[in-house]
Amino acid sequence: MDHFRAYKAIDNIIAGETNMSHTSYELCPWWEVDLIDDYIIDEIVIWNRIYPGDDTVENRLFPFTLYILENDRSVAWSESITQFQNTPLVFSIPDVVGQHVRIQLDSQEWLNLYEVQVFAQPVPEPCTMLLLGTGLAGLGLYRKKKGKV
Ligand SMILES: [Ca+2]
Repeated sequence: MDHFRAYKAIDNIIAGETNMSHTSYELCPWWEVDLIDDYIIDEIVIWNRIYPGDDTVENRLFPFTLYILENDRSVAWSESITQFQNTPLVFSIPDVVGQHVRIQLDSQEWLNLYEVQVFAQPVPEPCTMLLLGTGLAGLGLYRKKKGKV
C-alpha cells in the first residue's frame, strides 16, 4: 500500500497511521535512507509508531540497531538499543561522516516508523578544510602569543 512505503518515514509528517513506513512481518526487517553524499551527521531522531491502546505496536521497534554507513557501506557508527525507549528517540552522534542511515530490527517483526530525521552538515571541500586548518592554527598561535605577554 502506498501509505506504508519507505519514503513515508521521510515525508516530513511525523505522526499518523497513513504517514509511516511499514514492512511485512519478516526476519530482521530494515529501513534505510541514502543521503546521496557524505554528510557529517550529528543527530538522528526516530519517531516510533504509537498506536493508542496497544503497547505491543510501540514495542515492535525493540531491540534494534541504528547504523551510519559510509558510501562503500562499511559501518561508520552503530548503536544497539535493547530496552524500550519512549518516542522520539534522540541519538547524539559524535560528528560521524556517512552516507546511509539504517535501522534494523534484531528479530522477526514488523518495522513501523512514523519519521526519521537526520541532522547533518555537508563535509567541507578540501580547500575549505585547508582554510579552516590555517585559521585554527593561526588562532592557536595568537593565543600563545597573547599568553606570553
Ligand atoms: Ca512520516
